[in-house]
Amino acid sequence: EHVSIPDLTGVHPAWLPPGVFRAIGARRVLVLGDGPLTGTVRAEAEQACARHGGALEQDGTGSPDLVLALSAAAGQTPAARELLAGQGGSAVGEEGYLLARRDGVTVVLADDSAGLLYGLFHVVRLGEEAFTGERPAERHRPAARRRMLDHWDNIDVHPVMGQVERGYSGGSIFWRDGGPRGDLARVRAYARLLAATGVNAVTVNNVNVHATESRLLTDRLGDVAAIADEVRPYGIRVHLSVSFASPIRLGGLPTADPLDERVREWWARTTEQVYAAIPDFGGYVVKADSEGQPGPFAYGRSHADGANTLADALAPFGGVVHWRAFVYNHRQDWRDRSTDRARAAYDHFAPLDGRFRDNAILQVKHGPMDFQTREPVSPVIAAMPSTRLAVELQVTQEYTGQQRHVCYLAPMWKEVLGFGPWGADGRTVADVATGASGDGGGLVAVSNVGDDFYWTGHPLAQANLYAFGRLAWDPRLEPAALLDEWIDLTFAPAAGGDPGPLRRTLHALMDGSWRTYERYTAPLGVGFMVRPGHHYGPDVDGYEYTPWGTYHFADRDGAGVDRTRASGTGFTGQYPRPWSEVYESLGTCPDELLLFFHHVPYGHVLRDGATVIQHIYDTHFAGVEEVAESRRLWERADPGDPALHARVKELLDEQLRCAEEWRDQVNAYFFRRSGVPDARGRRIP
Ligand code: BDP
Repeated sequence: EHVSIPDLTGVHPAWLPPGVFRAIGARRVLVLGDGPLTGTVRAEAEQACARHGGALEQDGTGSPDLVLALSAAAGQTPAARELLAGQGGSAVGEEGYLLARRDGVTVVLADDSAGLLYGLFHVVRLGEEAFTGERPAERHRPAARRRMLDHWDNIDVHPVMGQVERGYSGGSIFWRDGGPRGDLARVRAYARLLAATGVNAVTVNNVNVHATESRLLTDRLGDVAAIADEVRPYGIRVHLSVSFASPIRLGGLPTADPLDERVREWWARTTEQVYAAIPDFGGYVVKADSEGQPGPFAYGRSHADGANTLADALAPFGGVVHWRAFVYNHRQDWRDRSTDRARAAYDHFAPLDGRFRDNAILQVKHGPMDFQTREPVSPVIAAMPSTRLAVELQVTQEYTGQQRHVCYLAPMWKEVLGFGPWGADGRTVADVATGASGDGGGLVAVSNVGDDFYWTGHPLAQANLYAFGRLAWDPRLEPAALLDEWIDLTFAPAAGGDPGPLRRTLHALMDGSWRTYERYTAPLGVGFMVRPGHHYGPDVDGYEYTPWGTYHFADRDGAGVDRTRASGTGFTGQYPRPWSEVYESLGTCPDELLLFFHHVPYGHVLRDGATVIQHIYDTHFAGVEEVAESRRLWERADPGDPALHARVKELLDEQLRCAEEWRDQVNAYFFRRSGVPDARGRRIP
């Protein structure tokens, strides 16, 4: 049961600096029960005690301050026994825990050892508060069983995309120089960070599967097994992105047709070998028929046929396939105004509802396009009641400032998760993803972590990773409260308990940072306007006459994409009521999505009384001012770490430069197109 707790030097400890365990260490701790992760819980408690005083008790006969017990062992000590009895002896369920404090004893009770570990991290979040007063029994369970991060990491450094596709935090923490990194302590430390947020699965390679990476499935499986060994003590399962063409590439077959018996056998045999090496392997992730990746269309088969073949291979071992719905034609004819990329996922997948196996999860990006700063919720989420759906978010800030800009994304995700596709009173996106009993496809996000000292390049981008894990555990949590949790865990130990003024500064910088970012970039939901390829910085027409299907259609009279049924692409018809009607009508379409759904004249008046053109000017000036104010505030802040202060300051300088560039380019573009001057006479280049 010996588990080594990583103690890294030369890497920022992120939200588990040694000091956060102080409250636990100063006490007598009792850990009861057996189970795969109980050793981890014991080792964590032991290390906290070694650092901060306190001791691990050996059996239930003493008088502990903190009891962490499996229900099966609750009988061994009165505090746990009474807590269980008080709950009618009922089970907490998979990964869940009970937390209570009575008569000076804090008790965490769980049915399985994963629950015990999550309970321990809950106590860590509470700090001293976990050991004061009385605490009536609280029951905690993850809303979704599946809480996964996808790493877009390549083993080899890709000539265009680099090592981590859309990575802004240095190289991969898993791979280096064409092989595993070797420093597995960092992988262990990463697993520990993730477990503290509630994440329980990672995919260790890019969804775009290149030649070297495809071999992780076969002759390089040992590398995956080594990662699995490191993350297993923190309750995390490893998944693999695989190429649909693997039977050809790796198996030497002439076809990858999912209905060909040889292909099905190849997947079955290969998968059996995967499980022989990694018994708790999570499953496969597949990007097929998308942006050049091979897929079932080549054989005239549907995506359900493709997904089911892999699902059948995984089923005997309890594995799942995450099949991505991000399928669209990236070689469109831009002159053809009848095609609309926003429609693609629904057009491909909605007709397949009910045809996927039980262990096939359809992984749907939260918006119909591609992780823009503002998009409506994807209509696919409401269209497939008989399919297990996972909702995919992008923690890596590809389109939201690339971890050079402060952009706290939890408020965006909160809006997405709380959105009711069938109206405000109906089920939400979170309800669809979590499923009625937590058994939905769950939540998935593209990771923002690399081998950078701060893990995420921008030190404040850590909060996005933290918030994703916590929202996947409980989508009802509030972004500002999650930010407080992250601030407390990350900065309080060095500040002697209370990060005080730093907390206010961070809230001022981060709470509204997504909306600030939106203000100085593409307006009113129209999206893109980024430099092609790397997607950093403004280029209003960068994608306008390209095959990618990402247009704003701005001309001298107006801007926006007509996606109505009446006169446009008909995309609004993919939504159920009320949204099909709300988005269809100019009178009811929310302003923040106006140019996503409608092409309007520059003089169109928004609900706040401003015209579209004046709104563009006003928001772009305001957005830059907000960044300038953040920079001023940060200059006076003290995070207790000069290097961290300097890194954030340097990045805020860059954010301000870039925001000014966005402001000037967007304002100048629309001024020249429309000829309408700024009503307030500000300088437009
Ligand atoms: C886009 C990225 C691209 C990814 C793709 C995906 O630009 O690098 O491969 O998404 O999700 O946002 O597959």
